[in-house]
Amino acid sequence: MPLPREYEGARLRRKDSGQEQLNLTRRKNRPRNSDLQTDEGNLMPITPTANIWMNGELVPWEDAKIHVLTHSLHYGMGVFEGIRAYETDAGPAVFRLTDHIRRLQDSAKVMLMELPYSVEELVEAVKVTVRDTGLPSCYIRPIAYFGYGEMGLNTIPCSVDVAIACWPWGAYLGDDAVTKGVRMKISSWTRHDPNIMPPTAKTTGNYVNSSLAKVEALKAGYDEAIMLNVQGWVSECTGENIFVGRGNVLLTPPTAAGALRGITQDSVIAIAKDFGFEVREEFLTRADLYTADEMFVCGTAAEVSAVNSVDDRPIPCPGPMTRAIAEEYGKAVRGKVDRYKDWLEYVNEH
Ligand code: PPE
Repeated sequence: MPLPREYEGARLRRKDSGQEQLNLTRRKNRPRNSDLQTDEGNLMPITPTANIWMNGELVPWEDAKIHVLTHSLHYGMGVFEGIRAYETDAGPAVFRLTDHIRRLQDSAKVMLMELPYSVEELVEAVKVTVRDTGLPSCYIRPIAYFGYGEMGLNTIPCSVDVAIACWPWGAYLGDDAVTKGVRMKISSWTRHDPNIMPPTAKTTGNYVNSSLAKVEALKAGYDEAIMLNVQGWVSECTGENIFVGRGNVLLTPPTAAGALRGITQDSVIAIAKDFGFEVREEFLTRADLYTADEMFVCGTAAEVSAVNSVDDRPIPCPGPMTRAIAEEYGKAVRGKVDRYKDWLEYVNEH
């Protein structure tokens, strides 16, 4: 198709100006977003594994690429999961794999995204990918996204692509998060309202909000941010759910406060109840956090991490319930507690 007249000049200019004239040389060493100060957070580099599962096949790690015009890269409409496989006596076991894949399916449903694979197929695909790495334990990142081929905000004609990557990943909030605890800051950023960006769907776009809060907290010298919702109630952290201990009662904000339905949160509630602690889902104010007897946050990546202060108000750390739950959770995910063995989905026959 001929170019409209006004573009003719642009084409000529591009032809004779070229890269040299604009000094657009290819950058060999990609610069960082900014120079990190040593206190600006934990570095969480990716260690490559052999292959990544993409649309039904394992492709070499370095070939697992997408086009720069991939729809979800532009509009944030991807859905994903964060899962961990732990080393057990019977080989790697994925913690609550089916529950994670069901949540992925639910996130996709909210986004009107039709996943081209069933829950059972994706569960199997995760096992295949973990097995392929040969690792005893790893972090697992399934992602479904609108692929290359369409642009514009209408997602209806878009293709849906699915990938699953695994890599070894350490403690998300630092190695001493359970013992020393983490320093928290209430964010100046507000958590999404369910009618703006549904926080119960784990979409890539939701994490714009999380990243703004995380970087703000790190730059201010804290480890992690806590977000309040539009009404001012405590919702969650950038990548973890929150628990507050008052006496021997544990309180956690409900989904209605704008939190993701955490699978670790659900596991912690079960463990806490089995210990005989009372657990209540309750709306919390920031002052409820300041005056907590103990506090912890939890998520797949962060596991159970104690909190030692919120906005510089010290909180006893680690509290007795935090310590007991963190220890039991650590055993449960490694298949060392019979009562919770149904939470493990082994990648090898055993
Ligand atoms: N809230 C948010 C916003 C969140 O991202 C997570 C997980 C949770 C709560 C806890 O959910 P669960 O993992 O089901 O217990 N965050 C994942 C992504 C972290 C990341 O940095 O990426 C995770 O922990 O894997």
